[in-house]
Amino acid sequence: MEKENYFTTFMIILVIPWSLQATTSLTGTKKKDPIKDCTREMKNKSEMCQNTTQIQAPLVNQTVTAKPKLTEFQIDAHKTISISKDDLNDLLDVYMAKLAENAATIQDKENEISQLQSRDKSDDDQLKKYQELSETCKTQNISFTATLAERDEQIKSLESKTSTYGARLKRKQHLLGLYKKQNESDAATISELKARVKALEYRLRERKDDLLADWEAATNSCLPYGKSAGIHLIQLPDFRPFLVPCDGLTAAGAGWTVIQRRFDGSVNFYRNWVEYRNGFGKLNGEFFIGLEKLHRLTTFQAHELYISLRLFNGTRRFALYDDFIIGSEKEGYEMKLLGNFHGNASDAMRTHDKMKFSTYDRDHDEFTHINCAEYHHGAWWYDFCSRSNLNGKYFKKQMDNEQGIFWDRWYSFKSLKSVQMLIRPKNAHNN
Ligand SMILES: *[C@@H]1O[C@H](CO)[C@@H](O)[C@H](O)[C@H]1NC(C)=O
Ligand SMILES: *[C@@H]1O[C@H](CO)[C@@H](O)[C@H](O)[C@H]1NC(C)=O
Ligand SMILES: *[C@@H]1O[C@H](CO)[C@@H](O)[C@H](O)[C@H]1NC(C)=O
Ligand SMILES: *[C@@H]1O[C@H](CO)[C@@H](O)[C@H](O)[C@H]1NC(C)=O
Ligand SMILES: *[C@@H]1O[C@H](CO)[C@@H](O)[C@H](O)[C@H]1NC(C)=O
Ligand SMILES: *[C@@H]1O[C@H](CO)[C@@H](O)[C@H](O)[C@H]1NC(C)=O
Ligand SMILES: CC(=O)N[C@H]1CO[C@H](CO)[C@@H](O)[C@@H]1O
Ligand SMILES: [Ca+2]
Repeated sequence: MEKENYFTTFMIILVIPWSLQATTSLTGTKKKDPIKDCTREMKNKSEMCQNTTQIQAPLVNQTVTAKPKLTEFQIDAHKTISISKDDLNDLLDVYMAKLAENAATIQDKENEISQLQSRDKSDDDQLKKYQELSETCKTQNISFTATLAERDEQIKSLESKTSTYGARLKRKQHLLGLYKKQNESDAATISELKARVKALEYRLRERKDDLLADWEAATNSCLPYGKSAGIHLIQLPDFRPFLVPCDGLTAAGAGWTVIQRRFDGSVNFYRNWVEYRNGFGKLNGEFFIGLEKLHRLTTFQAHELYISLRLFNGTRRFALYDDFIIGSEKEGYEMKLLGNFHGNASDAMRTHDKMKFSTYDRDHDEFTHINCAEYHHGAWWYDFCSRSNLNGKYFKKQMDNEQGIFWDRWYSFKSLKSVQMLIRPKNAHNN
């Protein structure tokens, strides 16, 4: 019995590894197999198999159910297994069946493993791809980040530019508003000027009509214009018609012709002979009619002379001479006749009666060693030299100056604020 037992033990050792070898060679794997390990262990320590109870348990339970003889299966003190040959055969059958079954299971597991491995591999590939992608993403992120920063800079600069342009736009709009306003006021001014031009054109036409009417009326004095004031055409025989200001509104009455006017110093009266002969200044401002016209007018018909004076303190005075005749240029525009004096001013023209007219370039005065026109800075019927100087220098305030406009006693040169000389045909009183 001893020998037989030895044999069976040997068989177990021999057969089981072989069959296991066969199954393992089928799978071709080197994975740790719990069954195989356990069987190996059984050679020197069968208890070790108990660690594998989970795998072996169904087998043992089945065997127990199928072959109750296995209860005799026992391990003696020498750690040898005593088992009958029949039981061993049965056991081997069971093992073989189970092994075949396990082999199938193992095959399944192998398949599963290989599947998992292939899946692993594809997972690896994907991971690799993901890693590559991640790398790309990282580099792209860096470049994007740089681009983004660049864009930020650009946006910032654009924003600052926008605000600059906004400010400029505001300023331009403000200027435009100003220009528009200016333009509007310009337009208003232009239309106003246009209206004025139109009005002037109208008045000019009217004047032309007036002048034509004057021409036809052949006026030789301001008498026909009565108590009105305006500029009118005067016609005298053998003389070019000329314009004169008529004034019918003086304290002395209607129909006067203004021959000289001073009131603001806007016209220079320190002029030569030719200018005094022809006349100068503005008919609606300061002016002198001209000695030749004066000669023509006063010799055509008898005239009276009215002189209106105004002091700087507002006092008005007048001097009226009921005859007034001026000679020809040949006669040096001599004051040939000066009538009776009336008025509340002094008779300051009297000493100039029968005197020739003098300008700085025509010394006709009585003062041999003095050019009275120069001395009094004027032009007048000077004698030794003068008691009146209505063509003197205009002073804007009262002065005691021999060059000024004065009308008074000897050596009293109180300057006047304004003066006016007017003439009127003597027959006005008869009308
Ligand atoms: C028992 O098993 C171990 C390891 O599996 C082995 O090294 C040893 O030779 C075996 N035999 C004995 C009698 O211990
Ligand atoms: C057997 O199982 C016990 C407890 O589960 C464990 O401590 C021991 O290491 C195992 N032995 C083997 C050889 O697996
Ligand atoms: C992209 O770059 C920024 C700045 O360098 C960093 O903060 C962010 O974490 C990055 N994102 C990725 C997905 O790498
Ligand atoms: C200026 O005014 C004129 C006339 O009113 C108008 O025609 C023109 O369009 C204006 N121009 C501007 C820039 O406002
Ligand atoms: C103005 O001055 C004159 C001359 O000096 C004088 O006679 C007259 O009383 C003054 N008139 C006034 C209102 O002061
Ligand atoms: C001189 O007479 C004029 C005209 O009648 C008058 O307006 C003026 O007040 C008079 N001047 C003096 C100082 O009496
Ligand atoms: C299903 C079955 O009978 N399982 C039994 C197998 O044997 C062990 C001990 O040997 C029992 O604990 C199980 O219940
Ligand atoms: Ca002289």
